[in-house]
Amino acid sequence: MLLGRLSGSAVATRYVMAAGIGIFAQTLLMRAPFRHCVHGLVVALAVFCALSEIRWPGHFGPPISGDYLIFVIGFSLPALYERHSRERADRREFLLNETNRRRMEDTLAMNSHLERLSSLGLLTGIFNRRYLDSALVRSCDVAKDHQRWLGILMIDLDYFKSVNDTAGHQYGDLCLEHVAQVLQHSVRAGVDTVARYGGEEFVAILPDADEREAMLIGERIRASDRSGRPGRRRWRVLTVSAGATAIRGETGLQFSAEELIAIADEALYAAKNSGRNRVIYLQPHAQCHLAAVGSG
Ligand code: GH3
Ligand code: MG
Ligand code: MG
Repeated sequence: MLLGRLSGSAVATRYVMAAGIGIFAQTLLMRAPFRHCVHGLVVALAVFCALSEIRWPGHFGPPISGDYLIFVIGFSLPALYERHSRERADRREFLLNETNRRRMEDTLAMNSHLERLSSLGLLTGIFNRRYLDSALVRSCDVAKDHQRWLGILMIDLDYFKSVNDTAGHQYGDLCLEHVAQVLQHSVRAGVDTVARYGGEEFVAILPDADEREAMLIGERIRASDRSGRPGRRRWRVLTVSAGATAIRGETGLQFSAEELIAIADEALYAAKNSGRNRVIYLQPHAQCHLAAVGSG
């Protein structure tokens, strides 16, 4: 515009027109917010009008008629309208995406809540068999893939049938609930997983636990279980027996969750047969090796 006003060229009018196209381009082509486009247009039009009004001393530029203004506004308003519609569409799309994202987050949160609920046993409040099975497979994979230790404990309440028979099943349920909580507090918080295997049997998954560590935790469980009085009633001391095993993942070494459970179960039977209220360790692949015995 300034060039158009100062130029003495015969084509100076084109410079003035180019200024108008510049304003049009600003409103339409720049991805500026609509608000900025309106401000820019108003300022540009004001400058355009001001320059066309100024009488430069000795200027040679063409006279600016109202036609130029109509030309500029005529071009800019549709562009402004286009900018506004595009922004509205963008905003609607953003809101839609945001709503979908929130819905997705809510659904995921609800799913994980339901997943957790379906993993917990109603009676004991600890993980159930369904969760245990998948956790065992995951733990075996981690041990194999990263050559790490994995310890397993199979825990069973001693003479639990007689508790039911003498104190009733409701009291038996209270005992189970209590034992489940004791077990959970006896393992390493945030590391080990305790789940109900079925009936009055529990399994503890002990990542990175070798024979010594598995026995240590097993002993802690065996010893801690003597305290507590479910339902604030007098009750016989309820003891537990446990079978322990541990394996270290090595390249090429194959073992499955079922095999480890079977070995821990065998160790548990050995504990039962040798008097109960004890922990016995059975080594995988050398299944006759009984490494340690708890006090009874
Ligand atoms: P052992 O020392 O050989 O393990 O003897 P035990 O009596 O504990 O074992 P047995 O397998 O003979 O009996 C297990 C009992 O556990 C029988 C069953 O009534 C009881 N039981 C299993 N699940 C539940 C339960 O959810 N609630 C109650 N109250 N009792 C249960
Ligand atoms: Mg039992
Ligand atoms: Mg049993």
